[in-house]
Amino acid sequence: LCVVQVPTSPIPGQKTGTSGIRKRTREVTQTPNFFENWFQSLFDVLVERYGRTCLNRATLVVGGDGREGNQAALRTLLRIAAANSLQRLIVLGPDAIATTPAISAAIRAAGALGGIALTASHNPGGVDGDWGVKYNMENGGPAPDSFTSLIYERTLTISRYLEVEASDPEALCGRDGFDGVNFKRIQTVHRFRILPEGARDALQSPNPDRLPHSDGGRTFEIHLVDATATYVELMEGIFHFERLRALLRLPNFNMVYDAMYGSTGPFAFMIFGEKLGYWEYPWFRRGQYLPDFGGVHPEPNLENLADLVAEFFSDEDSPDFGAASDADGDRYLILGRKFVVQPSDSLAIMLDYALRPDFAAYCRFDGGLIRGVARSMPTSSAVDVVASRHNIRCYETPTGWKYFCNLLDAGLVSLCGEESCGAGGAHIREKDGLWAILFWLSILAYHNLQVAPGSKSTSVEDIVRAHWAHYGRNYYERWDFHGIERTTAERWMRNLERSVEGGEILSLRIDGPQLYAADVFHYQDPVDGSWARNQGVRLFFSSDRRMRAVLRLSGTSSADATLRVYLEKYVAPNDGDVQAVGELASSFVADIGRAALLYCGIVSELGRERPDLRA
Ligand code: VG1
Ligand code: CO
Repeated sequence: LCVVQVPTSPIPGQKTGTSGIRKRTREVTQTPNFFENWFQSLFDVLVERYGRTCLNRATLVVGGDGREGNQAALRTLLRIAAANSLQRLIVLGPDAIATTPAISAAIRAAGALGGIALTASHNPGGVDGDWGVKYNMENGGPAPDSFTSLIYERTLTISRYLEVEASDPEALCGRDGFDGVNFKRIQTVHRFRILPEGARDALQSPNPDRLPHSDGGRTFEIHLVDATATYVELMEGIFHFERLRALLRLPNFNMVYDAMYGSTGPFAFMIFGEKLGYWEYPWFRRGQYLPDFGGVHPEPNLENLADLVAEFFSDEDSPDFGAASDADGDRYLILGRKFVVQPSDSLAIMLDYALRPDFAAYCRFDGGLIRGVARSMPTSSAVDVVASRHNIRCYETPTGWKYFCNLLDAGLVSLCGEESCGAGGAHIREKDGLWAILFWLSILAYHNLQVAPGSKSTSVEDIVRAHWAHYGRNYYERWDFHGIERTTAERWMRNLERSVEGGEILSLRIDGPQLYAADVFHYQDPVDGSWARNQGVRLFFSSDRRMRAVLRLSGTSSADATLRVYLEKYVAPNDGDVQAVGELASSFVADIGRAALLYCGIVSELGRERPDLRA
């Protein structure tokens, strides 16, 4: 294969948000050089950072959630990577299907320089959906802002990209020479000889002796690797699979897993089916990965999982345990019989169990030690309550997993989580849906494997209620407002920040809960000292800050802006209200929500009276 240089020009807006670039699939596939420009910019930044000789010996990993656009992106990546001096590309698969946590695990296991995740995660897929890509560093974690902004700057000045072409297209099967690579066949390695720029012209000249580099060029390798193996092995090292097997064998225990047609299908099949031997119940839903996720929005919330939720809330004998993941497998949702676990509560409960010495026999935690915990700022402070009770440090970071990675690398925390159905430990550097689900199964095993005959088993609901009774409850709800015109939303947010930092918002008089304090959240990373500014506005409706609203603009929407308003009210166990869990969280936080809409001008300036989604 010969390296060739192709002129191109910058494409505006190739900017990384909360978690990679997310764009409309149509925009991506209809913009010439969209993939080429971004991959080339990535490689330019890699060369600048590590040097070309390092890249010559380096491995990158690639995988994705199988969405529309990924196959074309993968083909482009092969041509660009080969031309940009990379030595080895590990394509996880088959078909480059791998969950985001599995990509993180593979980067770490292979000692790779980094990895590329072809995913827009929980965003819808297909030609009318979204496409996305993100880069992860050698620790397996999403690249920090300092790195992604270099890529973005590069996309704004790019004038050429490098790719390879077959020196003799007819003889070498296809224009780019990669037609012989069958992505279904894992455990194969393909090697290519890469000739430098100019070699192609020289080869086609009447006198091929004039080949500029007679050293034979360098080698580029494509390794097709089983995505499930490394990941499943990692899980077996953390959880006690024998005990989980025993739990799933209990006569009255039924579970359902919904993969939402995303990339977790093969992983769940291997873990629950092959490893844990669970075939009893029609447990596996939407397990086949599809490029458009069957037209389903692959975000595991009550709206998108309506059928599954209905099954759990029916009066028939509903299953005992339900779980689902998003398209790229980093999110999870836990259901119990007539019960849904709120993700912020789930994080607090996980910490509580991780701290129990006898739970170590079910789930091994970072050398048996819980060093600290971290949550994203909008996540409820339920986990703070557990942490402070046990004298554990709790860090509060901006939204997005990348902000946890320095804390994990420095050994400051062992458990992290977000209100958006994300949780994870120090085993990788991404949130991990199946890990969280295995964690919950371990909690159930911890309670139910040694139940005396005739006595009642412990359900998901029992576990959550016991937690509330002990620590109190953080009533919580997120309101999302979709489809706000982007410049309007951004202007409104800047004004709100100004009014909060200038203190004007405190002088507004509005019926309902009164505002005690407000601030704009700026975060300084305790490890490298870097700042992430303007990460959301916080309104506190009580002096102890336990009644609050947080407002921020989503960084994962592909076109228009989404406003997220997070509402929280803490009720201590001795307040009596805690036992009134039949009450929906929404009724407890509705007054804060209404007040936030009025204080922040969501009604008057954005013209929105009620949210499009409550989560
Ligand atoms: C959302 C969530 C955030 C999560 C991010 C990526 O971001 O709020 O907690 O880390 O998605 O998750 P935003 O900026 O839209 O609020 V995923 O599963 O889409 O990688
Ligand atoms: Co995701």
